[in-house]
Amino acid sequence: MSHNKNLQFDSKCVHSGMKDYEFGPVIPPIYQTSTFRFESAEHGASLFKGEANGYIYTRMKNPTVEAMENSVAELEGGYKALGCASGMAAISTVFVTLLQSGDHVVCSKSVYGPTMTLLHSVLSKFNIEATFVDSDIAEEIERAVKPNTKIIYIESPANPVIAITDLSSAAAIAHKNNALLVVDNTFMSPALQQPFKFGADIVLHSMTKFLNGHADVVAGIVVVKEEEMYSKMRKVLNQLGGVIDPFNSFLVHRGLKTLSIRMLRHCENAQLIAEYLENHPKVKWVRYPGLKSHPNYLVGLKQHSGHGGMISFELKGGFKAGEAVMNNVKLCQLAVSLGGVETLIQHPASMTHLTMGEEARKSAGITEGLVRLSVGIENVKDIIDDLENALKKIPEKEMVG
Ligand code: LCS
Repeated sequence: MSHNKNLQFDSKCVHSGMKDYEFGPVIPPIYQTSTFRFESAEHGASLFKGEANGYIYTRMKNPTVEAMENSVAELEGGYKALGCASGMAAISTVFVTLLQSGDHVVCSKSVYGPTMTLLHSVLSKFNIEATFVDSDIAEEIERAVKPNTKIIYIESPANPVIAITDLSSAAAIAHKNNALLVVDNTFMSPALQQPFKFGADIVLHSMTKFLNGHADVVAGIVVVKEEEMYSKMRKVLNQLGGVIDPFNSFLVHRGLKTLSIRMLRHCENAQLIAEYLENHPKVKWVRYPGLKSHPNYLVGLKQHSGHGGMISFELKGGFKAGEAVMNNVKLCQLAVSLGGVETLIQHPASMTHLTMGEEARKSAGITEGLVRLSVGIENVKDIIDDLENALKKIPEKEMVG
């Protein structure tokens, strides 16, 4: 029951990854098994040799996982995908597959904290070097490239400062220098941005966020464009072992069915909230791709079809004022992570981006007063009322600057 590949994106969300299963279910069954019985000794041997098609062991391949992987690969416009135990497992699998001792990576200064820490503190032990740049300025990427650069690594929009990198320019620089462009598309999802269209070589996600969308799974995925890269990366993932399990794959696949309509609502709500915050007397600045005040607003219009659900802002009273807001919201929940149906608020400098260190945060524009909002799909009036009440609780003495 494989569907027509020419379906529109929202129809693909509903149908992709599905095939015929015994008894005709309309949803892929959960093959919650660690291993698969062989028909005979010869059959087992031929599966291991790759001569027969089938399943051996769930770390290697599992039908429920495969269904979800095929769905994400199709939604991103890629060839195949590799489901991972977390976004960080996806990122580390990409780095370990593509890099060797003596290689160099150019990475955005603003990325999820542990991504930077992985390069800084873990991969550096294996003589892999990284340079962190303001990737929203293409010349900065170009200046950082060295003869041994193998990867240009971009998040756009970036966590948490919502910096937008011109993906086509980054791809051109990568390819001119025999490097690969790897894009973490977590903040947008393929519903809003498909980095392969702009020249990316590898697209990855923390599926913990918008792809699953319901804050009940930790998972990641790597999407690749061709067989050679797929089989190389599959072998490494199989050895490293950071694979997703069947039940989480099932949940993510279920989440994907509503990706398109969820993203529409995230965008609609976030646009109104960003405009509300930008006009609020207690707010110093707001970063949202849908605001004309965003320095790369026009680049964003070129590469994404909606502006997403992530907003960063700073209050005039800095961290103390932000603390008052975080402690007084009721509907918005004070929690890290993002991309779920519920609105979350958090403080990157003391939470998600703590491990980067003060200097790296300063250089990436992650100010001590920056507050990040993951806008959910509740009625926008309720979210704005909640923020309004919390903003009223900022003590007058904090309203300086
Ligand atoms: N990439 C991005 C852009 C992320 O935001 C995260 C997690 C990851 C990768 C890692 O994914 P994980 O291993 O957690 O599935 N971001 C988080 C955040 O901003 N708050 O909590 C987690």
